[in-house]
Amino acid sequence: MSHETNRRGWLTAAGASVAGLWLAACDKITENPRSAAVLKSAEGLTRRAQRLVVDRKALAPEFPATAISPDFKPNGSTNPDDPDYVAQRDKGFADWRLVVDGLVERPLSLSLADLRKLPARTQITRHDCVEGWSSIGKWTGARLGPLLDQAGLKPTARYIVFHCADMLEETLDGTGQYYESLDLIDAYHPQTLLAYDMNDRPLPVPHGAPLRLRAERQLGYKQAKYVMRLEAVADFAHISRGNGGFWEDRGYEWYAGI
Ligand SMILES: Nc1nc2c(c(=O)[nH]1)N[C@H]1C(S)=C(S)[C@@H](COP(=O)(O)O)O[C@H]1N2
Ligand SMILES: [Mo]
Repeated sequence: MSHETNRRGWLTAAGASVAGLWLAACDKITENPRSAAVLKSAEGLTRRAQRLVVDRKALAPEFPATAISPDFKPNGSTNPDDPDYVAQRDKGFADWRLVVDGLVERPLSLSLADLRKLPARTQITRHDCVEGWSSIGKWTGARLGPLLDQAGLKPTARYIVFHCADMLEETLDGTGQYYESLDLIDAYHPQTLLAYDMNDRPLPVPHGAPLRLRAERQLGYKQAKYVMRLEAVADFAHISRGNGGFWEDRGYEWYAGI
């Protein structure tokens, strides 16, 4: 056996065992037959790419309560003027609903009380804005993975799109509406939440009331506020300007890893 063949054999074995670990650690994703196909093809990736895949499962750092920023900066939209949103806000979000639709078996319409009954997580994490500031906050919310399992993703679903209430830029065609998207690795990450509490109180309006995304492995602009609707899609080319998010449509990276 030549040296090269040896090396390739070893790489394949290493790749297979890493994929096996991932499989064991992530039964939710692998319930999806399409993910099994992705895993199978992942065995053919280079070791460097494998490591990248595995790293995406790692947890973002969490901090003690003493580290919480007393003055977490609100940024971007801080008080949406959309009439439907304003009406909901003025009723204390009493009949507000989160819509879950697109490529799901069971479309959902969830009240805040429904969301509070779902599997929850609390985490104290650092929010890093691309503008160069960071703040530490405590977030409690419904874990996105179990919520998606309740809706039942169709095998063709590859991304979750988060549609928001606010228009951040006035455009004639409506492409100024804030939105974001995650792939299923981040959607099923244990620290990915739809947060309804910040620092032990209901999420305030400047920070995205009544519900915002926390996807802790990525930059601030991925943390969609004022989330009204989740849409499971096969691709996002047809949404807004096609790049998967408001800031992505204006040149920022879709995968904003930190
Ligand atoms: N709906 C919506 N979500 C948004 C934004 C926004 O303008 N609208 N701004 C983003 C940016 S750039 C950052 S840094 C964070 C700010 O979150 P904060 O207001 O809680 O600090 O929200 C992100 N999510
Ligand atoms: Mo940001």
